[in-house]
Amino acid sequence: MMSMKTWGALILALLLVVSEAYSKDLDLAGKAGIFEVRVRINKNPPILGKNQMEIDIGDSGGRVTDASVMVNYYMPPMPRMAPMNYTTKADLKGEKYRVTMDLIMAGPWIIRVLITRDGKRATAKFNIDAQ
Ligand SMILES: [Cu+2]
Repeated sequence: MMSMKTWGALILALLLVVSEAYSKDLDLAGKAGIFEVRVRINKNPPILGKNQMEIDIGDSGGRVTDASVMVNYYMPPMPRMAPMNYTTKADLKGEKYRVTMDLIMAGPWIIRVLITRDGKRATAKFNIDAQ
């Protein structure tokens, strides 16, 4: 028999899993060279069609707002599928870079955040699964 305490812990864990699954945004964190990159997508999971993405870039000096940021997103090559590979410029609004990603097929996509600052380039890579 499980004790009430065990049941309580299980239910709590389940609630956490459920609330996680239904949380509105998809948050991803990664690194690009010296930069910490956080990506927030307004659909979780990302959807077929337009997804708004916010990118937060930081380094040891704090928030980075003087970089040029491009977002490249593509599907891994699949047999009998035309290549799907798009690159768009992210615009700085406030302290975040923003971009709209138009995902035209459900399935795995790779997102590359390309950061250029002071003539140096760095890339952070993220994987998503559009539904
Ligand atoms: Cu595909």
